[in-house]
Amino acid sequence: MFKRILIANRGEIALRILRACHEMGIEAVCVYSKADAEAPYLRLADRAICIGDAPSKDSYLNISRLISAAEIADVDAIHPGYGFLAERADFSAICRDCKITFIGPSPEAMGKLGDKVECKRTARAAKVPVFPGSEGAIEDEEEAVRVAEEIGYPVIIKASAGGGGRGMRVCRNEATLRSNIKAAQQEALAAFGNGAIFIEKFLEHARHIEIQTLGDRHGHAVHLWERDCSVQRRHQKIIEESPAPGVDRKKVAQVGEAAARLIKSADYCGAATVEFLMDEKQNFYMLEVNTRVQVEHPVTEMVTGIDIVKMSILVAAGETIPFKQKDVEVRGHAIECRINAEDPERGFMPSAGRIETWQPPGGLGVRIDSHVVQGYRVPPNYDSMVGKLICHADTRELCIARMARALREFAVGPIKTTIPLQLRLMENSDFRQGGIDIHFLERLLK
Ligand code: MV4
Repeated sequence: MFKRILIANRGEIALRILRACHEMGIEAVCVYSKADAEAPYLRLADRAICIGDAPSKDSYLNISRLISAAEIADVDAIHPGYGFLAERADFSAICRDCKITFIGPSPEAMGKLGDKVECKRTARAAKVPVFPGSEGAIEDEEEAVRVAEEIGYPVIIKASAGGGGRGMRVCRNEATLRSNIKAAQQEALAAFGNGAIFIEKFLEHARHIEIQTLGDRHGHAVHLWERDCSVQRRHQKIIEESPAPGVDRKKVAQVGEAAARLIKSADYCGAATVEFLMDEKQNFYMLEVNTRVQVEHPVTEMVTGIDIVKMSILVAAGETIPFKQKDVEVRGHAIECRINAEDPERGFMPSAGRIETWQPPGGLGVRIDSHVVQGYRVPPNYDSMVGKLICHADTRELCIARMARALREFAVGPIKTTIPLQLRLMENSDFRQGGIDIHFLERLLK
């Protein structure tokens, strides 16, 4: 096993990884920017190294500074967490060249699953359901029109290198499609340095259901069931839960097996999430693969009892996944609320500043993943998530009741947070009935 790991991240996920290291008897080296120098979790690290100024590009995104810190601290491995460098194939390759284990997939596996056109190709070969559409990248307008005639309108244009909904255009007829192809290619090239676009059938009413998977270096891959992440706004998830309410378990098992097949076919090592859209008839279509540990991983940990971050470290060290697919069971229900320092009353404007009051809830079935303490100053340089509140209970109904009481207990001020909105959601009758889709929150906010 590793003796020492460098955590190439900040905030709650840096603390989450540090905790896994310490439970495994591994030393944790944290890095921090000047904006994070006072962060209290740094005191828990076996060593903390300043890697630069506040802007991410000068610190958490600066590969040469991270590698220097890793060499100075003499670590065996680097855990990237999520965001920043987590999905950069070049970073995974540089770690390998420097003989430092990257805790995550190889650059080759990222290549097969990270790029959307390539990922769809890998998925079709592994018999994973995808939306009907172009086989590869679209070259010109005529090809786009030919494919659209075949699959029928509406269609959606997506950038192969895009993510989080960027670079998407819905086209409901031939004229719109024609006038959008060139612009989409140019926009993709400008935004992602890759002009490849593809088209597929557009689904109007959908739920976002994703499968947590895990692969090791010995050709094993398992799934840890699903999370429903339909409650989102502008591609920012607000609430995630597992299991997905009202979905046929046999169907989820099938999709889970397909997701495990997909990462196995890419020789994937580590934690990955395979995203799907589900239509009203509970048909699933793969969207993309996130080649990292995700923000919402605790939801799956609470219902399966499996420590996903610990598993990501184990398999990176070359160990075999220590359980079998048939032993992965969903027990009860879990919900996560992402607590963002934003004001839902003012268009979710970031609400940075000093947190004078921070009194998190507790009690049975309540988990807080947060790096925040009373008196903590939220730096304006990074994303606005100040923590996650995760509840677990025997049933969805009891879990919602527990989450509502935990949100009522949670006192945060004077900064504004998403807590009042999440409490409103717990009390919303459509949410309580599981009547959610990807447009639910935007409808509610109107
Ligand atoms: C779609 C879609 C409908 N049909 N693809 C948005 C983010 C990116 N991962 C894919 N996205 C979508 N792809 C087809 N063929 C609708 C969305 C979408 C969406 C997906 C998941 C969660 C929230 C969403 C909000 C708007 C659109």
